[in-house]
Amino acid sequence: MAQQPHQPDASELSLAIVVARFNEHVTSRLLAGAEDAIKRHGVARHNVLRVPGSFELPVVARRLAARGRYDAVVCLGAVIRHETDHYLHVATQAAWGIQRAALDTGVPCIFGVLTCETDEQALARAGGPGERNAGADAVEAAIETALLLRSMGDTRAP
Ligand code: INI
Repeated sequence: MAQQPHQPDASELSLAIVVARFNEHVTSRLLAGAEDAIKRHGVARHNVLRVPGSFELPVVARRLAARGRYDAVVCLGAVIRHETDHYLHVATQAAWGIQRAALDTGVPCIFGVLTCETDEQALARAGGPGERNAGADAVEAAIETALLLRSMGDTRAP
C-alpha cells in the first residue's frame, strides 16, 4: 500500500503571519498560499500583520514571538534585485534578524522571504493551489518545528 504523506496535527497551534507590503504582487500570493496551508493543516488560530518591507519583518516577528501567545511566527516577503545593491542589505538583514528573533525567544520564526533576481523567478515560487508556493512551505516548516519543540517538552516562549 502506498504510504500517505505525513499530516501533522496542527489543531492546537497558534501562528502569527507577518507579511511585507513591498512587492505586494508577490507577497499577496505568498499570503494566499500560507492561508491555504493553514486551512489544509487545520491550524487552530492565526493572525496576519503587515509591515512596509522585508527589512521590518524581524522587529515585528521578535515582538510577537516574545509575547508567548504564538507557537511560531511566519515571515513572508519578496526581495527582488533592482538597479542598486539595496536589495542585498534588505535580504541579509531580514534573514539575520528573523533567525535572531527565533534564537532570542525560543519561538520558531520562519524565513518565508523570497530572494530573487527577477519578478518571474519570484512569481514562479508564489503559485496558486497545487503549485509551488513558498508561503505554504513556510507554514509547513512552522507547524513541523512547533510540533517538534512541543514533543521536546517545551510549550511556548521561555
Ligand atoms: N523590501 C522588500 O521587501 N523587498 C525588496 O525587494 C526591497 N528592495 O529591493 O528595496 C525592499 N525594500 C524596502 C525595505 O524592506 C524597507 O521597507 C525600507 O528600506 C525601509 O526600512
